[in-house]
Amino acid sequence: MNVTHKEAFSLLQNTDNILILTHRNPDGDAVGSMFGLFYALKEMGKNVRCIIDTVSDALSFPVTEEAFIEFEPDTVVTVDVADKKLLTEDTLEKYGDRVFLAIDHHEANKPFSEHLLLDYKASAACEVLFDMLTAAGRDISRECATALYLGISTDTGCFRYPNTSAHTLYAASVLVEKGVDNGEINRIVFETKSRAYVQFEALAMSSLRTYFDGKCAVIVLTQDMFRRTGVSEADTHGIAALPRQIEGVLAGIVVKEKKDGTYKISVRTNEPISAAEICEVFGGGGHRLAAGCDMAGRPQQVVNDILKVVGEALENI
Ligand SMILES: [Mn+2]
Repeated sequence: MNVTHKEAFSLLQNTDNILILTHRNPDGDAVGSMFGLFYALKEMGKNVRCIIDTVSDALSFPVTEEAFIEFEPDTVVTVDVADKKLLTEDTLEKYGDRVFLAIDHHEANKPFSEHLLLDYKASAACEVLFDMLTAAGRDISRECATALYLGISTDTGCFRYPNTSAHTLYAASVLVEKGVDNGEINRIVFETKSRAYVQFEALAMSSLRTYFDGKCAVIVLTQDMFRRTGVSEADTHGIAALPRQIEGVLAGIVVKEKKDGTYKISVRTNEPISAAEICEVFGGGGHRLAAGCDMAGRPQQVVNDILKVVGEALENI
């Protein structure tokens, strides 16, 4: 059942022993919304724990060890999870059917919880949390604000994407007022690359091919590229943005070979192409301009299959 920001807050207020989960391959919004909520609940005197996958160095958020001590929760909450299939394998198995409250901002959200706080106009799950805490009249601490800022900043590409609304900027402004070191966060997240990463990026760019008169660009990442550079997969979220940066590209695709030999596809589009619609064909989903799906098969077949759908989308504009 859908709940308002205020209702979601009182649901949390009336529970304890809360476990927070987020999606696998955590991005900045997953990390930020998890720890933003962690701090907010802790400050309310709640017993709170988190379970999260490996996080890339740039997004590693200083949080007390206590957050990860195992316990038997009474209440399970998810943040930034559009579909329970996106939980990690372990948490899906253990908690997938007993999520009390899901807090999300994905238009393609597939409800799976008892209660759902969904605001797909929000740029980030962190913006939804900001609104929830504000609606409840809670003061936001510096720790909580820093986590929420991280999520908003990353999901808006540092306030550059069209999902950055006036309200997003207002939320960021309030968070900065609470003491967030925004310059430092953005320097680490957006302006810093390891040397290994730069090598990886060069390999990625050398795989780039364009199709449909340059309207579609595809990068293929192989396990070999990870091995050769020593870059971890968690550190390569940024690659997804590269193909769409080329002038004239309406659909930028990154095909990443996973360890098990299947592929994770990231699609970034410009209007009027919908990334979510392309990914839905393959059982995935996401936002209008940024979405993903999983595929299996031989690499060239995977690329051809996705190109066919992109081609149809381009023909319809
Ligand atoms: Mn998000």
